Formats: sequence, C-alpha cells, structure tokens
Amino acid sequence: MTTTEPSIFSRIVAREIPADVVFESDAVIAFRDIAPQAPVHVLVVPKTEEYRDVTELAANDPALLAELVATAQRIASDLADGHFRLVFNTGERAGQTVFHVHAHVLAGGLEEASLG
Ligand code: DGP
Repeated sequence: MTTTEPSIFSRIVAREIPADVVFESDAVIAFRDIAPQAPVHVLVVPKTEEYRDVTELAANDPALLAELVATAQRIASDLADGHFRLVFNTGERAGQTVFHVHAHVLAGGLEEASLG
C-alpha cells in the first residue's frame, strides 16, 4: 500500500504550519509567498490538492478555477491598486515546485517588470 503525504499547502490549510493568510473561503486559501518576488506576492490555492496544475484544474473544475481568478482580483484590490499579474507555473521545467495547483498573484509597482 502506498501513502501520499499531504502537500505543503494542505498542511497550511490544516494550520499544521504557519502562513500569513490574507483570505480564505470554503474552497480556497490565499497566503503570502515565503519568498516574495513583488511588493504583493500571494499564492491562491484550492483547499483540495487533487489537481496538480492549472491544466488539470481547468479540465475538471472550471468553476473552481474561476473562483481562483476572482480571489486574485479581490486580493489585488485589497492589497494593491487592483492591477495584478497571475502566474501558474506548470511543470518542473517551468519552475513548478509544489504540485498542488496554485496561482501566484503579483501586484504593486510592476510597471517596470514587464514580460517579454
Ligand atoms: P511554484 O514554484 O510555482 O511551485 O511555487 C511554489 C511557491 O510556494 C514558491 O514561490 C515558494 C512558496 N512556498 C513554498 N513553501 C512555502 C511555505 O511553506 N510557505 C509559504 N508561504 N510559501 C511557500
């Protein structure tokens, strides 16, 4: 029999490890990234860990993906000026390290940090 350890984010949901939680609903939790890359850098995470990345989430629960996006907008409005960048690292070679789907919400003074 194989057992799967809960993801680091499930342990934050369970309050087994501390995090700076900025928003929580029945389905999602949002907390500040431990290594911020912008003045506001929040992770928005479904409480369920059944989807490893955004492609699985989109295919299986588009309503939950929509709640993630709405939560990102709310956080950007509450903590910055309402403008934000939403990043889903998808796959190891794209920098994904936690295989429990999550959105990076980056906001606050990003004008100089354009992509491309
Ligand atoms: P990714 O590389 O896209 O899988 O993003 C994972 C992010 O999770 C990374 O930016 C760092 C963050 N992170 C990892 N462990 C913890 C933790 O224990 N607490 C918090 N707040 N963030 C974490």
